Amino acid sequence: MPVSTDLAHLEALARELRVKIIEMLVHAKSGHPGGSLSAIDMLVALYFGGILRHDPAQPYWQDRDRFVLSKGHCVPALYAVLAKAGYFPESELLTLRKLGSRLQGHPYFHQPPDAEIVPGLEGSTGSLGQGLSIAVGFALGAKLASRDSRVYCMVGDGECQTGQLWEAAMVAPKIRRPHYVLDNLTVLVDRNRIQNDDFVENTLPLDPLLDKWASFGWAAREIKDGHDIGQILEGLDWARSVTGQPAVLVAHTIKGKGVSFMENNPKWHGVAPAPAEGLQAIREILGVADAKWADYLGAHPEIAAIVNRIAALEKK
Ligand SMILES: Cc1ncc(C[n+]2csc(CCOP(=O)(O)OP(=O)(O)O)c2C)c(N)n1
Ligand SMILES: [Mg+2]
Repeated sequence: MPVSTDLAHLEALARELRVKIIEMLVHAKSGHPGGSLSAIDMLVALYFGGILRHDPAQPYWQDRDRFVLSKGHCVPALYAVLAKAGYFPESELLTLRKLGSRLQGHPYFHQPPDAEIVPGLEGSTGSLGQGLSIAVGFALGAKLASRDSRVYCMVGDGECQTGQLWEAAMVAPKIRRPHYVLDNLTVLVDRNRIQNDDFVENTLPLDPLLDKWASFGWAAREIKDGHDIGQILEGLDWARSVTGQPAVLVAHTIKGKGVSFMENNPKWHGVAPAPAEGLQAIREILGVADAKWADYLGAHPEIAAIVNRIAALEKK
């Protein structure tokens, strides 16, 4: 899929992938919608906005940039992006979390013959706090090998309560200096203010979060609206321009973004929508009024097919 800097095109792509996320979760009957929907615009900007240097035809090309989804429970968003980019067939998305599927509920990076690899995944993540350590290793590895690969890592804000994350955050700006400087590493914090069953603020407040990263030696900047793809691309451009230290972008997002009943509601951290909820979610994501839905489906056979597959589940 070619890269684009056309914001309207990227926004349409994000809507399309939000629909896929809902469809996958309804069929899987489990999974994490809230954090997948808060992350998807950043993933679209990264993979389709010309930031990440990657090639779906050569997933493990040595000079590629790497993306590590440290908040691994939100992997439906990453699977939707990888399939759209051409790493594996989109039809496979509906095998999410099914027995025997390689699309597990958290990214599972394994070499054959024990399991079939998911092209495009860079590591097994989901035990929160670990992904940044993997990313720091990749960033250092690229420097040691004199490769100009960049490494991106997305973490959750609840994840920013883990000790291992801060060990990695402490290491990245200092390790092997002055010979190697990890200015090839960018962290995206999905600051949706909700963790598993409550608001982050009620569990363990994080602020001043930006100052914490900065005090550990990171160039730190906020993205005021982490759903505005223009702002995300600007932030990522800035991160690429930083030299002498790693960069972090704290992106303010809304958990469940795009679906009224999921937005900013901790209930939707780790619960799949039932078929009827999924259908409403898809209509809302596409911004179609109830009264116009039938006409819309008549004009959009690809969405009608998704709706029919979900409606068939309802009847079961
Ligand atoms: C080490 C570890 N502890 C606990 C969990 C269980 N868990 C899964 S998701 C989650 C909350 C994550 O919140 P956040 O990082 O804010 O993710 P997001 O809001 O983006 O979904 C927790 C505690 C885990 N996966 N790993
Ligand atoms: Mg969160």
